Amino acid sequence: MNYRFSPSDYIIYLFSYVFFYLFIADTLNTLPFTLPVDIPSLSYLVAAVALNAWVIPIPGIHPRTPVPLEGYVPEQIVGEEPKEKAAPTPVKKPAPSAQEKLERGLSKTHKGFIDRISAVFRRSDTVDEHLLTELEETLVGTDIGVRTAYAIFEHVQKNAGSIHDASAAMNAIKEEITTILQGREAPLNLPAETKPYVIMVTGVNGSGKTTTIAKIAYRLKNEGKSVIIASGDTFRAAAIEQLEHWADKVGADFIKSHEGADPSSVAFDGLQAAISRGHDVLIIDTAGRLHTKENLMEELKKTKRVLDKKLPGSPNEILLVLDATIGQNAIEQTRQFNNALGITGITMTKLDGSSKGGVIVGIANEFDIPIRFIGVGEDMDDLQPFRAQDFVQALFLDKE
Ligand SMILES: Nc1nc2c(ncn2[C@@H]2O[C@H](COP(=O)(O)OP(=O)(O)OP(=O)(O)O)[C@@H](O)[C@H]2O)c(=O)[nH]1
Ligand SMILES: [Mg+2]
Repeated sequence: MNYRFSPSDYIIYLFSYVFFYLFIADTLNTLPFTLPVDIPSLSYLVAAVALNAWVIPIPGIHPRTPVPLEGYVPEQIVGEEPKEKAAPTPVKKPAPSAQEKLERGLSKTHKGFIDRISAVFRRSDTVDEHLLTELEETLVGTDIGVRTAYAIFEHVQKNAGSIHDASAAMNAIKEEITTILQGREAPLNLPAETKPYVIMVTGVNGSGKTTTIAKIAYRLKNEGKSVIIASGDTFRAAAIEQLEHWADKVGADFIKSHEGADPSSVAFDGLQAAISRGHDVLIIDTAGRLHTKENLMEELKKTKRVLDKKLPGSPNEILLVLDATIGQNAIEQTRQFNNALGITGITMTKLDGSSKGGVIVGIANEFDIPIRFIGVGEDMDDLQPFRAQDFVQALFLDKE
């Protein structure tokens, strides 16, 4: 165990050696001075030992504060009888900020998207025909989709006259991506006069609908809103239980259904309960899988109709949840759901687990639909409102 000595300890320590020297000198009759009284030589030794002992940590006699080990807070002072062997308390690291989580979440997409473009510029620093061709091919090969790849490429080509080196070209790409994404930045705002605000959550199975509902409910509860969730995914009993668990966890009211129940009647019951119980927000889960895609879309359309009939104007938000790990398929999914339902907002989940998150740029470019949230992890606060600037900054951040 290491101990921390104070400056006075060092002085006392020094004195102990002075007395030790006096003891030796007195024993050998070589004292450099003569004292008016005769002090026994042994007194010098006693003083030397006493002073030395004072500095040495001895449990019960002279307790000392141990130097804290790195990463641990000292729980106990040497010399005190331990009540029980308590494990040292780990020092809590500050929780990562939202931007740090975003940066971490987008690191794989940075590698799968931005690094591939940077590699083109690493091979040559002169922006010539050859480099532009290589850039065009690389952009088309990323997850943003061909149409968006050409939109970005054309922006670079158009400005080629003023782009003289790699970093200027990279900046032009960043600029264009920022412009595309900024156009889709529109956070989900709940107007006070719309009560209950109805959010219908859609998306294919496994895209993250149920957990996104929990995260949104958690957010809204933290903002002081009262939330009710309806389990409109009646396709599996487990889906209902999973949602009930989340509602319970985040403190939201819950409208339960049973397996095989008509989803539109669950949504209707949810809306009725939201109105009669005075909730601010109703969030409706929906199934992601049915025997055929046609069936799924027809069922969702029916739910939408039933809600609108009960409370004209609702659902206020039809949120499409997309899984970033599926890459370009997300573009096609957006098209299908949008054609059937008229999507009003997008949430892209699992960006933290995907290198294909660049697809969000493609979706932003091809559809005039706001991107509301992005998912960068499984914790409740890992669903972040989409902010284009923060997103681009994290996306282009080279951590190596
Ligand atoms: N890493 C990570 N995992 C996520 C994120 N969002 C959702 N998930 C996980 O994705 C899995 C599927 O999520 P669900 O919410 O059950 O998906 P769903 O769309 O409701 O699925 P079905 O009910 O089967 O249609 C779960 O294990 C979630 O924890 C995210 O942003 N990051
Ligand atoms: Mg689900």
